[in-house]
Amino acid sequence: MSALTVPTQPFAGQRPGTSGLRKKVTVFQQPHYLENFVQSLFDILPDADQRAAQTLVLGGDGRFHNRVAVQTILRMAAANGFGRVLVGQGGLLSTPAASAVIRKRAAFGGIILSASHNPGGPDGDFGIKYNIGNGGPAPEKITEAIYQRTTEITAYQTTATADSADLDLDTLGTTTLGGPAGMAVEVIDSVALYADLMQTLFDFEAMRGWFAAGHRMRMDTMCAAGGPYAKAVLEGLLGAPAGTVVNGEPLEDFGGHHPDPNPAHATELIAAMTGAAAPDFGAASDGDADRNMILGRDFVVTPSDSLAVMAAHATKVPGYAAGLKGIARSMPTSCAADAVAKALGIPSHETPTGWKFFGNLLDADRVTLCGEESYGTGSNHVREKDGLWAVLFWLNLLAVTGESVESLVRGHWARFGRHYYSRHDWEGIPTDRADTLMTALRAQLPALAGQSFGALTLETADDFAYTDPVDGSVSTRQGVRLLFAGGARVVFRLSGTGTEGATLRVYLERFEADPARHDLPPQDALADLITLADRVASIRSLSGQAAPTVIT
Ligand code: VG1
Ligand code: CO
Repeated sequence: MSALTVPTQPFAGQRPGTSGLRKKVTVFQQPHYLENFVQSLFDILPDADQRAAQTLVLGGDGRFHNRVAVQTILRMAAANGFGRVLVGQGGLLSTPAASAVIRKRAAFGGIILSASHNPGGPDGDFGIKYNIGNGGPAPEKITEAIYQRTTEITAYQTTATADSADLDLDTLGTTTLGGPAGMAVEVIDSVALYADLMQTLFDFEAMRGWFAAGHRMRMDTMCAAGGPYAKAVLEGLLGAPAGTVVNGEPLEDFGGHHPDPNPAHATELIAAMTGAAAPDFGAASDGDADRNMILGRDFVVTPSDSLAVMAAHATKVPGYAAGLKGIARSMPTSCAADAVAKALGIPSHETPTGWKFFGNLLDADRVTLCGEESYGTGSNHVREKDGLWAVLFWLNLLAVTGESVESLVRGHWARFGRHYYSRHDWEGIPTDRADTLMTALRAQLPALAGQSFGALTLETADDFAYTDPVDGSVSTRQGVRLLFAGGARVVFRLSGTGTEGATLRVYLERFEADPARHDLPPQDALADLITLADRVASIRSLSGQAAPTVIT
């Protein structure tokens, strides 16, 4: 073992964002950069004297630099005295699969290498995050402690020497690496445990029947981590025809695509789902396979509606037949799920953006389903959002109801009303201008409340703060909210996952009860809110941009 003393200070200030630390690959390639973060993490983890008995899970979405980082982390884990690391074969583990492995194998925690939906390749992004023993993203007190530690450490531990050969990550089985305890490196099948879990939740017989009856599906895994999982489950266990999964080979640069399943980036899938000859069901997942997009023929489902429809029909799915304990959504996610919770007589919770805020509610068994407007849906089966799980949930509903995607959603609107919804992203704003915008907006809040803008009356203007009902921790400044009479909303917040400048996200929502008005194009239905958002926040003038870069 060697303890390297290196000048880690230049890399101080690695503050993890919404979903861990994300930077350009070139930043992660700087000597000692990744090491600084990993040693800081190991230093702040509790029960340091128990390391030899602790197991870590390690894997990533397979993007460029994944294998290099896995090698580095294994040697650091060994030198830090960990007893065992479970590594996905080839270094690959989707985020939900990593969560499932941590839980099933009772690991101490896990390190996930992913920048999720951000582009990959040598010029793309890389990322790392830590998940705790419940399988979920580390809470803020841990990420904050990592950050503090990166400002202090001067050395890291590794077993690496100048001539150490790479460990074999491709052959299943266990080998031993040096270090104080002699760490076991167990290369595990990336898919098996996850596929087993799916079979405990869904009606595989009914879904097999759906395919056998000639229904067709297109699942686009965007050349990312989801491919092997989708192929094993859909084409393997469910008998879907070969070719149902497209872009199913994980590539280090995601084939040059942006593995973000939304109408702006999954254009190939949208085109394939258009027209009378399109498959019955379309879906996509992101870089680390935790996000999902759901489509019918000529029909796109918004993530907020998806959560609400799933909740309304949950008891038709075996894993949820006993009903839901509650539903949680992130604050910017539409209120569609709240309407379902009300009808079901169960609690609904509104949390800040980021899956880590669902962890305590799930652990305390207060909620069963969770969702975010950013194409994330999940349940208490793991502690991450789960792309393929959401796709199987919909497939299970299609199979047992005999309905189409479109008829399920239209039926939902007819019963609960439609929550028109859109998110406008303004990417690449110079950070100082984005900060100015948010500061100016916050300063206006007291004066805004009570004002009327045409037909819109602003009832509340505030900055969302959340008190965790389980542990009492408080998170402030989680997004500026303008709440109008009748349920319309505009929310502003800055992204915590971007790597270039700042991204302003503007979330727009309006409720429409009248079924005769459920067919408007969303941008038309939200037009007055879009105008108002720009007027209040001076987005165009402060960003210097004429229009949002991405609209979902
Ligand atoms: C975005 C989404 C958020 C999601 C996060 C991680 O964060 O808005 O809902 O939880 O990405 O998703 P932000 O701070 O950029 O708005 V993923 O697929 O990276 O794990
Ligand atoms: Co993701």
